[in-house]
Amino acid sequence: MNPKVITVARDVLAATRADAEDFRELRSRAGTLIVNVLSSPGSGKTSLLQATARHWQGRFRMAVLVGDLATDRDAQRLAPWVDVVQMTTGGACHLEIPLVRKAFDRLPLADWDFLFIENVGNLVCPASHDVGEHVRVVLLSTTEGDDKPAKYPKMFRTSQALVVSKLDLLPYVPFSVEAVTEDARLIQPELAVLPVCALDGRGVAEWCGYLEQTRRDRLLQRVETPT
Ligand SMILES: Nc1nc2c(ncn2[C@@H]2O[C@H](COP(=O)(O)OP(=O)(O)OP(=O)(O)O)[C@@H](O)[C@H]2O)c(=O)[nH]1
Ligand SMILES: [Mg+2]
Repeated sequence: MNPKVITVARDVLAATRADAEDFRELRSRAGTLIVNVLSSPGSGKTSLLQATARHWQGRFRMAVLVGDLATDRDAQRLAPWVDVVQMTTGGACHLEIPLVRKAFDRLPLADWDFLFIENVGNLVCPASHDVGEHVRVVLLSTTEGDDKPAKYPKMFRTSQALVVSKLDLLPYVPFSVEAVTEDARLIQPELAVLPVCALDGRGVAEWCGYLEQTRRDRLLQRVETPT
């Protein structure tokens, strides 16, 4: 008997990708740059967003959607500075676009200048999920070791910027900003590298400048270009 082989090829992730693309496009039209912020637990994502809000001090309309396995602690830290919605994943190690869209709908405005998505602390799973961002930023703190880009290549390959956080601890730990830059750019040659200390504010102006320039390049030129 000759068995008949029928190949059923269906891209089960196509609908999710289309959803993320739709969200990105809608927010692009509103002039909102979406920044997906990723790192291991405790690298300083929430601290960087607090420092960002302090630096801009109301110059831009900024909101944060923050993801965690449990608790709304990060949202409570950010609430004095910005509009924020906590997304609790109930155990999932990354965010996905349906949860992000639901959280976005709970914000009081639709047309932000910057929308930050603080992902669940994890250097692996979030790299595989498009949540509608324009820019993906990975944080690596000086206490984590400068060997991480080669060990977690997907996270660095899919990011546009690397924030080296906790710069103030450099004198106490074996970590080289030059070495990590070289290692990361072997994986992603176009990666912008931004050393920052969220506690004393070093590098925060450069980080904010990078985001402002990226928003102009990605969104505003498009809006201002006559058709
Ligand atoms: N020394 C130093 N500590 C920092 C800096 N930025 C953050 N921290 C500390 O690092 C710890 C973790 O910071 P968070 O901002 O909560 O880190 P996170 O990445 O948001 O953490 P999760 O959301 O739990 O993944 C806190 O105790 C911060 O005070 C920094 O620039 N220097
Ligand atoms: Mg946090």
